[in-house]
Amino acid sequence: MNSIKFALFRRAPKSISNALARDQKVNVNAEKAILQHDKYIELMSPLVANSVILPALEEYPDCCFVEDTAVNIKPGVLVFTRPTEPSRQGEVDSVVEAIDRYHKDLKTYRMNSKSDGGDVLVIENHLFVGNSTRSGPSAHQEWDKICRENGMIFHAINVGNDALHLKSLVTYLGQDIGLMVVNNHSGLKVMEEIKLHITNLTFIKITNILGANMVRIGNTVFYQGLFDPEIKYLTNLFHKISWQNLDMSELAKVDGALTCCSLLIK
Ligand code: CIR
Repeated sequence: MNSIKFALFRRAPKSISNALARDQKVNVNAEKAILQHDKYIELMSPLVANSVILPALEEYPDCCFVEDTAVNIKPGVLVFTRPTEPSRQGEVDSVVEAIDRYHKDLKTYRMNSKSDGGDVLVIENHLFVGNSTRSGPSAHQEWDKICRENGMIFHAINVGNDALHLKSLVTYLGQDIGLMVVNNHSGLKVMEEIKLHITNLTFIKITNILGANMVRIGNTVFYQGLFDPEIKYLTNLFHKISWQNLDMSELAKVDGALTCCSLLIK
């Protein structure tokens, strides 16, 4: 069953070669990045009943990373964020407009404090928000208030220095699969912290940091950067799932993973 009712994507701009990057020395091939991103949209958008693909915004080099602009915290509730980096704050208005136009029936919030959607991990009625360079204490207070208004439980969780966002380290693929977590110091710390709050959860350790960030739509899971034994293990364990490989290596150079290129709404 596919619980995702609406998906929003934005084409990658040619200016993606000027996107923010933790490694200042990267050299992004914009043409290749756009093709990789087009493939992502081509494979994912048909799986959702209502998909909207917005055009690129050349003045915003990071505009295809729409996950950072809004978070669907539970069915019917969407929180528009305020991305931390000044060069990204203008991305939100056009996402607000698109949601207003194509998917009106939502309760929405608009945050005052700075926080990136990539820092927000929803596991059933728990909302974990990274304590990272992109989401700090005032955002945590705001997320906590939103959670309380929506019957959810808020937790702040340290991201450490290995990753940009919380969801670079872990992603949740639903109760039947569990949580993918990168097998490094920061990932394992996050796992221990989550275990304190949710006991009946399966954790699957992934070697490569890129691999721990996966997207599930219905019974399809999109992944990248897994080693052969890992994908064999997952395929054997979860044979009802269709495991789809993607190559988003150019976007990874500017810290983009898989979840960040779509806004999926239940
Ligand atoms: C940034 O630094 O904001 C972008 N270059 C990458 C954002 C990736 N977003 C995400 O994983 N949620």
